[in-house]
Amino acid sequence: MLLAVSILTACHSTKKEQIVNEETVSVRTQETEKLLAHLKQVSSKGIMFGHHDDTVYGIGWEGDEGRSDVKSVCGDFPAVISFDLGELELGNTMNLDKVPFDKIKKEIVNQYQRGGLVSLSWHARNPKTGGDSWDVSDTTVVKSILPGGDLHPKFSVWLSDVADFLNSLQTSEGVKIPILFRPWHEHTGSWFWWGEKLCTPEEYKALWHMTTDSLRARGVDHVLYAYSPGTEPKDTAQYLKKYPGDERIDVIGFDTYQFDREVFLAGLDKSLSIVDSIAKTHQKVIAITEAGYEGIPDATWWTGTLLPALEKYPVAYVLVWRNARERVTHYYAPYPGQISAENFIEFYNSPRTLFAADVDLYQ
Ligand code: BMA
Repeated sequence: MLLAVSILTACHSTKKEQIVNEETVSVRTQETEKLLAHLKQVSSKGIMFGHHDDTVYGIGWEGDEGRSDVKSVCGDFPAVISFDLGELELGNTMNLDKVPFDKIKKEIVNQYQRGGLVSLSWHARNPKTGGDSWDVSDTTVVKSILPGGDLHPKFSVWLSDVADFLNSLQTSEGVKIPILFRPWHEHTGSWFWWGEKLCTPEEYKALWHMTTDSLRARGVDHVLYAYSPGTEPKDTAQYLKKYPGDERIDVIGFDTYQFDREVFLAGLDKSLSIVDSIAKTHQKVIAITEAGYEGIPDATWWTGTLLPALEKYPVAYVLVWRNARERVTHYYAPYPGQISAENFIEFYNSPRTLFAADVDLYQ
């Protein structure tokens, strides 16, 4: 049973809420607790719209101050913006998609100041082969980085680099910016080195335990965690097969992309009904952690397909993937002139959708 007590710690720089549970003690900053409380009830107001790498590049531009394809179309920034930490672990100054980490830091502060949510994923390199996240040539990678594995020391340094980056995310007044961290995603498919066929449920859970314990031990107290498989699980038991545990996860969701409309809608509904039923019994927030229709070739996709599919469920946010400036057809949000741009304005105007100006998640 969870015994939750609020304790104002002796440390006066940040007030902290301490949640004491039989197994673990987790400490989160006050801003992070506020964020979680908002996320738990935001779906009663509407669904937040999110976009990956929204303010760092878009179609035909890169690095322009204050620019966003979403804002250029509808006049506001997304309520959720995500970025990726991939290649931070190599000590690089830019991530795997060539976005400078300094720019990511600035944009995280900007999104926090708008009252919006920042989510971070981590397409970490393969620590064993030296390949990328998609290198699935070796099925012992997860095992080898766990405590006792030969690559554990190396991977511990990677985790400490992530902790340092997270701890550096602060306002000029020294307030740590709450982050929704979403590592080890889409693990129900087998395309990442931490994927379904690449490790056992015990190893996958241990990877999460090691990740969260290591960050916590390094003072990361401003992070919520999202569990984010694909749409492969067919029922709640399959969804929870590799679940790291309620005390480590705050948001449950899934990633899903449209190829065939009917298949997309059926998968979305099935996965939403699964997370909805788990969220109710486990008191978790639901999100569609990644979604989209590459190139948005359907002029009415936003209000004709996406929005009606979500309306039955209390979804906190839906986040579409990036508008790649380096891959001509690889975009998921509209830009001025794109064929779904007008329909996106309708989606934006719907009382059911929330953008940055509609939310204030830290008050
Ligand atoms: C994928 C694609 C890749 C990108 C990766 C990480 O879905 O967008 O081009 O490198 O995500 O952002």
